[in-house]
Amino acid sequence: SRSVLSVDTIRILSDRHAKPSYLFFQYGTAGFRTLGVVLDSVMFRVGILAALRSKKLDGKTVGVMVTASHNPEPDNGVKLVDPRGEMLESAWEVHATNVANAQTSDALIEVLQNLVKTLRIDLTKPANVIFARDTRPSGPALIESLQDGLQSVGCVGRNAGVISTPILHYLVRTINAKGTKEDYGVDSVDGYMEKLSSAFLKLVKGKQVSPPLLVDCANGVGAHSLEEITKYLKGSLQLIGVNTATGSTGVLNNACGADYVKTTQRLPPSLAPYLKPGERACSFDGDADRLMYYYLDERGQFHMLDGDKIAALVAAFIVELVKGSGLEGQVRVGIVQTAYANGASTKYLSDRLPVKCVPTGVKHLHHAAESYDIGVYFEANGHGTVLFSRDTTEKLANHQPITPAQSTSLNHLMNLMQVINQTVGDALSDLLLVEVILAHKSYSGIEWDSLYVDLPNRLVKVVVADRFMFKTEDAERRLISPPGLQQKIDELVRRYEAGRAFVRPSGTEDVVRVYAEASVRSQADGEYMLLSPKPFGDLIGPSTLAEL
Ligand code: G16
Repeated sequence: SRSVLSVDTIRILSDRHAKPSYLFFQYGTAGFRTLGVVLDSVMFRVGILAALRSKKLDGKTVGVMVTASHNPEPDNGVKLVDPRGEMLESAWEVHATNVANAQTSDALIEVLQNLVKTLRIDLTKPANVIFARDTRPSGPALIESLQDGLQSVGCVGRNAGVISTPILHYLVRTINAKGTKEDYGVDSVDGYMEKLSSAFLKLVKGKQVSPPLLVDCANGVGAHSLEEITKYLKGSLQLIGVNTATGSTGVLNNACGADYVKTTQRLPPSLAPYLKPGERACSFDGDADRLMYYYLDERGQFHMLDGDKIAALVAAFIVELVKGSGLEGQVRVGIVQTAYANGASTKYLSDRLPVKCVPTGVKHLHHAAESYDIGVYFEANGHGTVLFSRDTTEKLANHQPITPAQSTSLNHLMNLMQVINQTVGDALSDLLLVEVILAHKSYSGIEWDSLYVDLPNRLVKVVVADRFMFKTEDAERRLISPPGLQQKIDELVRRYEAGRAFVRPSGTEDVVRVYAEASVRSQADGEYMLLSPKPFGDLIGPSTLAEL
């Protein structure tokens, strides 16, 4: 009968994708993420889980993205995308972890049967899954494992090929919204390009757009997106791709890309020959869901325009348009940040708008942003977007402007909604959004940067024996474990003016991240020196842990 899992098929296929017994897999900040070579069993099982998730949701299309985004090239990963294009519902993260860690095929079947029973999954429902991958060399084999998983429960799935993470999220949303009141566009890469570019062209009509913009594609899939969009922009914005070698090995995210820029606070060396003083450029990460801008001042000094700066730019512009449309007081704009947000950005934004701080991970930011009429969320690392609530979308559509100026502002807002990929952070969509605003405000990088002055800061990774020992509270701003460590951090931070520091385990890499900021550069460096690598290593090293 179709209402029970055909365990024989699952067993036969599962035996071909055995789990390495010594490994534990955790569905973390952005799904499963580790070395590509050990992910075969995980992919197979995620295929099954995606099909079950779809059945549970009455056959709605669920997405699977195979990527390790900003991580080094040998890493890979996989995450599930829910029908509205958002991250997998958190209750299912535990199921994913359980499914991935069943030691044998029989154990797996038992976990699956339990899931079907406890979640009351109706197996007679259809399973619709769309999947894609980035350009990593380990991707093709992992896609095959995934397809075996889908096949083992009778689901064919739609292969979307090699695309950016945000395009996959867009496809999931458009497929599910098709023919409803919430139609989101055409469910193809062309549909995506067409939607973004036509809104962009309307928004910059008659405006002076930037000189050619250098775009560092991190040698990842964003290079494809960039090439595509260029055809649609009809010369209105010239984008020059750098680090577009998606066919070469060893270059992905290597000394380039958004994460390199954010963590080193430097210009990727590969851009140095092209970027002239006074000009700006930007970097995508490996799967094009993060964006970092930067510019060289007249003296050739590097200045970073990170996710916080993007949030400030975007929020100010949206507030202006809401006011301009005559909707002030009727549409509330709010911001969501994480602990990594520069203290100066939090001050600047909270003097003007409501600001919330949530734990790292797009799902947390996205969820919090949904509580505003228009929610602007950006992680400092450049991952972010803007959400317009259902009510707001309707309000904008029905609003009757009373002056031509109001009508213009309203039109701009409506077009902004089309440029923005509301499903998830999207480097390409965010790039177009930023360029629209810079063109409207006639800002160069310098004016944009001067909205507020960043507090000097450092972000470092520390390798520890067991990162799972590190537990946090208060949106990851304080440690509750290992015991006593938070007190030591407090003591250090107190010595510095406007000092702030926190420690949290990464959900995507096997490291602990340490962030510190203070009002004077030497002080932030002092903080950095104290916290890492040597003294910090000692602080959380075995001897200290034993002593605590
Ligand atoms: C992912 C998440 C982001 C998060 C980043 C780093 O980004 O989507 O929300 O900020 O990982 O997370 P962690 O500090 O826990 O390692 P990406 O671009 O790698 O998918």
